[in-house]
Amino acid sequence: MAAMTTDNTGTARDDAPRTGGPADSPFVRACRRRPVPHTPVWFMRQAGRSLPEYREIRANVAMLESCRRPDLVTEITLQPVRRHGVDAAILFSDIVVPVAAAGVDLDIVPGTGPVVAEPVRTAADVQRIRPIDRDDVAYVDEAVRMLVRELGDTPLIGFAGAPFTLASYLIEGGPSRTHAKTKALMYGEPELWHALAGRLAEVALAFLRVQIEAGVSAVQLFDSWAGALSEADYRRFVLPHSTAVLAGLADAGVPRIHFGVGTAELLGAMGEAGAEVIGVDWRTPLDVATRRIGPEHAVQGNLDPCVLLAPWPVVEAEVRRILDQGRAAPAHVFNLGHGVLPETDPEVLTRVVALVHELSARPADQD
Ligand code: 1CP
Repeated sequence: MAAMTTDNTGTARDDAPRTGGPADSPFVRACRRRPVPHTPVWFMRQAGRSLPEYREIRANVAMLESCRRPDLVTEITLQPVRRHGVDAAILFSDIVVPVAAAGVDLDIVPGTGPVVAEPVRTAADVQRIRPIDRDDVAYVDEAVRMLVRELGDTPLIGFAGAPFTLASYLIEGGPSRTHAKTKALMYGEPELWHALAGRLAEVALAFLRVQIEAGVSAVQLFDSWAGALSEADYRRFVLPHSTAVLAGLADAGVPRIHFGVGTAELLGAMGEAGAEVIGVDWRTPLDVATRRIGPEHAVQGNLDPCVLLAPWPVVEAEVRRILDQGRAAPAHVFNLGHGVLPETDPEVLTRVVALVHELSARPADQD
């Protein structure tokens, strides 16, 4: 007989038989708006950043090189799972890894981020960004396969950078506060913009397909800097390209998460791009976000990463508030509103995982 359980709104309903494995994990079930035994939790940028064991392993290895070594990728991806007991692992890589594989000369500079040797400015520059396939990122395929074996029932999240965020690094040549050159190209040479964003959508889609074929249980499309745009410009210049990536995975059988920072005005539009789950930053309470996104989507978020630097009672109060507001959504994956800050005490992350699990546990007789 099918089990009875409660969904995130507290409504009892029939549940499909539990099949086990990562596809039946609380994280994947929440992404699919299915009943869960507790609210799942993971942290963006949990791999690396604040962990001493990460700093040790990376001591003499450059960032891009570490992304190309399946043994290191596997170890770094597993570190936060072992330490914090999070409900999902995220592949250790970077959004520029597939762009480098597509032939763009770039490096990830410590303390700065991605730096592109010859920023993209012309149609010829766009042409030089080659389509990629599995062989161009064989190290990612290999790392995912190793990780899926090691992780057992814990799901692995694959990811890619969305066209706007990737284009910003390529056009600016590195991190930017205003994205001024990116916007100048977008407004001044819309055809060139669409050619570049279209090419980057193909690269992102191919990169995600490699990860899905190798066994990831979900994917996240990071459009970290999309919040720099008005809704009208987002719809005109970005949404078609992000939709191409997400729609290209409609038949892939894994949930898709779509995330950006400062996207309060874009949440409705982002929800139209095709993902099951919308990531929300700390600026928009989850109940408000849910009204903007609609009932067809789970939400992910949205603790301000800076709160983790405050005394524990403050952290606890914020976790409680976010869980309460998340109950307005059809399903909630607990996360930060953006990535873990390097100065975060890892012990606090571990305590947050335990607290989320404890506060959200559904009574066992209903599971
Ligand atoms: O989440 C994880 O733990 C997996 C590892 C991961 C992910 C998901 C890394 C490792 N990078 C990313 C994605 C990524 N990279 C994003 C989207 C997520 C986000 O918004 O945080 C972005 C915008 C980047 C670009 C990037 N790479 C930056 C930001 C620069 C800027 O514009 O402010 C930086 C600093 C990097 C380098 C990087 N990527 C990852 C690590 C551990 C590092 C630091 C490496 C080093 O300095 O040696």
